[in-house]
Amino acid sequence: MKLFYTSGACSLSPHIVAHEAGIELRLQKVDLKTKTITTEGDFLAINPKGYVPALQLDDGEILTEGPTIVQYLADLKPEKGLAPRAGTLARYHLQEWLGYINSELHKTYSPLFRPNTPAETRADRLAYLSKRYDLVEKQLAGRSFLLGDHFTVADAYLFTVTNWAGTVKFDLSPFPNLRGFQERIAARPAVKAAMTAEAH
Ligand SMILES: N[C@@H](CCC(=O)N[C@@H](CS)C(=O)NCC(=O)O)C(=O)O
Repeated sequence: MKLFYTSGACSLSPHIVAHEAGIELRLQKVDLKTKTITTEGDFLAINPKGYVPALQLDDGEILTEGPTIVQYLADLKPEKGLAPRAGTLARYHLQEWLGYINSELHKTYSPLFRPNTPAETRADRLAYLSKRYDLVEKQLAGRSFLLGDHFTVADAYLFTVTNWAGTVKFDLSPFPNLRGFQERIAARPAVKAAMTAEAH
């Protein structure tokens, strides 16, 4: 399988999950400005949506959308416990978190990366993030991971987006549980391996 990624982007989440699951992926780096694959090729021919992550399966089929890709990878190795079994209530709670991270956190960060975003919009988005992280902070009280004492794909995603806080100047100091979470996740061998691979 091939993972189309950009260093440090949301594609880090499925990359981490693959390492956690022990799934070997071939990495294909994407230049998001030109929509090209850095080795060679038109990324839009792979994913017409023009964004990472995209996963190409061994039969050539393409899967997009981070929350979907991480569940697909987790389900390839159910014994790793990266996602509760499909159809269980716990799985729906996992999807609840993936949806929250996707629409409430990830997509709130997005305009903060654009240089032409007006200052007023930036301030609004930073305040919105703060409000949305309040819930995450409460959820992490007395828990090592979002869903309890097991690492799941939701943790890989939360870690990935929260890692952008410094770049967009979002202050994490009011969120001690979240800061502890970031440190714990960053120390995981699979996370270090994925981040090291993306640094090259
Ligand atoms: N809905 C997609 C959004 C993915 C996304 O926002 N990817 C960003 C990087 S974090 C990207 O590739 N942006 C480039 C663009 O939209 O042109 C998902 O959840 O996977």
